[in-house]
Amino acid sequence: GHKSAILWFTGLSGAGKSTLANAVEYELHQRSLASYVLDGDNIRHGLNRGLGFGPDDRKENIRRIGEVAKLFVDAGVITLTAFISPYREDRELARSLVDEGEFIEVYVKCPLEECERRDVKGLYQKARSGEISKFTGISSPYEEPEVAELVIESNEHSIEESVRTVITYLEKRGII
Ligand code: GGZ
Repeated sequence: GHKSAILWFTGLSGAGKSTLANAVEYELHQRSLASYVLDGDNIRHGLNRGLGFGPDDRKENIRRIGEVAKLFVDAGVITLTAFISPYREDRELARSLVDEGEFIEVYVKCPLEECERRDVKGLYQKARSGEISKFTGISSPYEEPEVAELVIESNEHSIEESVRTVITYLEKRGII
């Protein structure tokens, strides 16, 4: 058996949150552990369709994700969330919804210059040109975690190394 928990990945667009969350989920699945990834694909296109990127909408986005993650934890699922979640206050709200020790904040840290250099979806370029407004890191703030349980420097480590770091932490904490 295992305890359930929320692995809350936070970081800039393009830092590698979804990639890492999905790679960790794959490893948990290999171990026959119940786990699920909440990310933009299944939340912003569904439950939170209609929410934009102004401060109030981001806050509401994160609030709902926190509540949904709490329900998954109640159901016994190790829940991985991959959202920028740029505001410290909103992450702390999500943290407050579950028992202490059930919320593991994972800061996927990557320099803005590197995220912008990769620009996988061309969004940074659009943000620079003004085609997209309120873009995190360019024209909207990102508040770095002060209390993250884990900091993964995604530009310094392979995915495999980063997965290992997260899994080792979960083992050490007795979650898996
Ligand atoms: C930030 C934006 C924006 C703006 C669209 N700012 O790289 P992506 O494409 O796939 O990840 C980004 C995603 C961010 O959604 P989140 O729900 O994670 O954000 S938050 O937690 O702040 O609510 C990016 C895309 O949506 N995107 N416009 N203006 N990211």
